[in-house]
Amino acid sequence: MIDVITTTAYIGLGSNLNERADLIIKALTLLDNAPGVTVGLVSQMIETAPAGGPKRQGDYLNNAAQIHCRISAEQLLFEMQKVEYQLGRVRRKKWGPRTIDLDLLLFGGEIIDTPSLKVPHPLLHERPFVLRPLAEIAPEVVHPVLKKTIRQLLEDVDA
Ligand code: A4P
Ligand code: MG
Repeated sequence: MIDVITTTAYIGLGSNLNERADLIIKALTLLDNAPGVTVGLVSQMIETAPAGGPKRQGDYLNNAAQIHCRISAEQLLFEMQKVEYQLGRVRRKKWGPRTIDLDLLLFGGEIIDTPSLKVPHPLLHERPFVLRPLAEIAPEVVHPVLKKTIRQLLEDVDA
């Protein structure tokens, strides 16, 4: 028997340039083709006003996806960054417009705090555009630091 450890991770996707829905679907397809990665549940896409960053950038489409992972969190981040570059992401302004942005939100119950990777994503619990799609596919998943479910965190920001 082959014993492979699978971790359930969640990612957030966002795009506010070019063909936004197309880019999100392409990103998920590319990620699904990455070694050790299988895309599971995918939330609906929601249109959201840009939070932070330069004025007059366009609205975002955001969604969230469940990822079944046979690789580490660092390796998953690397695969996500490869997908961003394949889809033409050029890093310019912080929080500026982007063709596609992939954020690692949760990686099982792991807590990671290194210069290149922070999990859970540090702004996850503050951002309705992240929590709303995530609550659609992972309402009962518990934030390992705040010890609240995603549904509770969404209720907190909506209050
Ligand atoms: N990094 C550390 N932890 C993580 C993680 N959990 N997931 C590091 C992904 N990356 C992580 O990210 C900078 C560095 O963060 C990476 O090199 C990685 O090693 P980046 O994607 O290059 O930079 P960024 O996205 O411009 O900045 P940042 O701080 O990641 O911004 P966010 O949090 O991604 O926010 N408004 C709406 N409505 N919808 C959006 O999707 N997105 C942003 C960007 C702002 N406003 C938005 C939206
Ligand atoms: Mg980012």
